[in-house]
Amino acid sequence: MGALGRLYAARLALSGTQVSPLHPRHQDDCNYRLTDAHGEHNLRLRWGWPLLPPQALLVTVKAYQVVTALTPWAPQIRNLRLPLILLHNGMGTLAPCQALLGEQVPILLASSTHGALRDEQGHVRHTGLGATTIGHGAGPSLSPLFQQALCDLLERALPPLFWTDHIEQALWLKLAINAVINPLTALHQCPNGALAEGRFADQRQHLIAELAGFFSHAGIALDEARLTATIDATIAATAGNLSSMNRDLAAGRRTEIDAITGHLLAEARQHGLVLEQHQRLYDAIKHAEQQ
Ligand code: KPL
Repeated sequence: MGALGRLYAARLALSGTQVSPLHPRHQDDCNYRLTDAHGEHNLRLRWGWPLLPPQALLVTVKAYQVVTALTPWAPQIRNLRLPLILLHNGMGTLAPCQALLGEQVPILLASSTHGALRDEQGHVRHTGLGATTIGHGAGPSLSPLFQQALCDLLERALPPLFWTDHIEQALWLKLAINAVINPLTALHQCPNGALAEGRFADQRQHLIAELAGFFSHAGIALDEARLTATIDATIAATAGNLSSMNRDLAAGRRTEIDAITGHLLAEARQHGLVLEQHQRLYDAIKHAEQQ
């Protein structure tokens, strides 16, 4: 489980929710050490499918791991029609999830701007206070009461949390943030805050202009001013953070470039657009992954 998944798991458990991680790599992964604004917390969670039926499944693995991670649990999820919350960088996992689980499982999509870092020992630090946005993705809608209870529980654990009826737009906004910050900080091996420096100003603005051009073509209500303000604010709020792609590349792991920039380029192509700057970053990350 990555840094953000461990942050949510620990905060949920600390706020009184029973949490059962499903994917520890080994037993030690169930020992959680979290440092956040409230101090340092040590806790141990019992892994595996819980004895009492779970109420929801928060899926925090990377986009390219979602289907593989869910496959062993697919029969239980289908039987219980267990609501899933997909929380990862990038987009494009909804259709494969529906193909695996059918149409009767409620799938929620979520996006987070929290910053979290995990060190070699599994110690997680909450490095940037952000927000979680959640909304309906596919399958049956939740009852208003259940939806409220789920949001309250998540909000209690890691505030603030916002429900939106326009989750697609929120996901595109997060994808835009990641498409600018992640490849640049990975290629330059710098913290997010370095992107505020003048040497990145032109490149940042070109990337944002291409995003705004695509959104305007695709009828997504995110203009250049809003993108610039949001991306600048994220750079400032997570200045000390090393982005997830920065860490993945440094550790020789596969990055999320396909679900982020790859998805953007594919969608733009559908509209007859070529996003040159983003294509260049995509190619550079793909090349770096092979080194
Ligand atoms: O989502 C992130 C990531 O690193 O993947 C940001 C918001 C850029 C924080 O680092």
